[in-house]
Amino acid sequence: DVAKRMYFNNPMWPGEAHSLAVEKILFKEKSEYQEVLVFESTTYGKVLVLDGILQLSEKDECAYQEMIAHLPLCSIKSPKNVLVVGGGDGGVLREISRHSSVELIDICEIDKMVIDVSKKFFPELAVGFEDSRVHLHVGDAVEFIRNVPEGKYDAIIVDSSDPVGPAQELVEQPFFEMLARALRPGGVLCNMAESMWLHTHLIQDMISVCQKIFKGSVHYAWTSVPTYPSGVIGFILCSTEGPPVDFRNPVNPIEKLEGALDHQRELKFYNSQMHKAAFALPPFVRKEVKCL
Ligand code: AAT
Repeated sequence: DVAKRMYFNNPMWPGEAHSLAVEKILFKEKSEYQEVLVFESTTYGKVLVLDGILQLSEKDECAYQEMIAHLPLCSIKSPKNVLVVGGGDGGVLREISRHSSVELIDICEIDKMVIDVSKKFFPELAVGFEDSRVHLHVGDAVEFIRNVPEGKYDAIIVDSSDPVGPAQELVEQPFFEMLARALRPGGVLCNMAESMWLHTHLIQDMISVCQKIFKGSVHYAWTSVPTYPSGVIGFILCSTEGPPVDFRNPVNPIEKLEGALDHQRELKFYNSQMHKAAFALPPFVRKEVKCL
């Protein structure tokens, strides 16, 4: 009974739990920040879990990483300087590296163990670290962003975990203010923003904070990721004041990008149609997230 109560008691999704059959535990250790677990599942390939929350599976990581990277990067012309917050597995880096206009990719991940584990067990994601444009910073993103020169980045991608562990501060107003400061005028932010089935309150809070700070535009998009609770995950897309950004109509379509199609790995999920479709919202979301 105790096990059952704990199993159904994650504060992010009380009363529900999701199961994958485990073939074999490959790694389990406590880092300075969280418990890091890797297992081989029966039907979704290898799986990375942090503090009991599934972060990615080999089978469906493409849907998350491709969307969180290309939604912002295909919405502006010739992105050059990009920052990734979190994302220590390297999957988002792998996607950014398809953009040949990009000159610098900074990444700030708090937990070195996530990076090491990814290099060992998820080579198809960690390959992202091999791009010579990537500069790795191991540390808390809140500290990192405080010291970034104003207007440095064209795009920032926040690929962080749920706000219950080290990522708590990453959904609060001061962090968004620092992100906006670090972007150039007309720069873009794409932030992991939970599930519309589970977290409309959280989404509403994040969007109203973003609307105060980002004077360009603020939108919500979503994608299907079967191994995340409720099977979907959303993103908040924001732009700073400056040249307007029309997120719903990519001006930098992936199909026309040099580098994207001769990349060693084909895109599995993202294309311009998926990009446009990601912004379509059901009526209940518009009703519950009032500021959308
Ligand atoms: N691409 C895999 C998906 C993730 S990983 C989130 C990463 O954010 C983790 O590696 C975690 O260590 C890192 N992180 C958490 N807090 C911070 C911080 N303060 N500074 C820098 N990095 C941080 C996200 C999956 C979302 C799951 C949705 N349910």
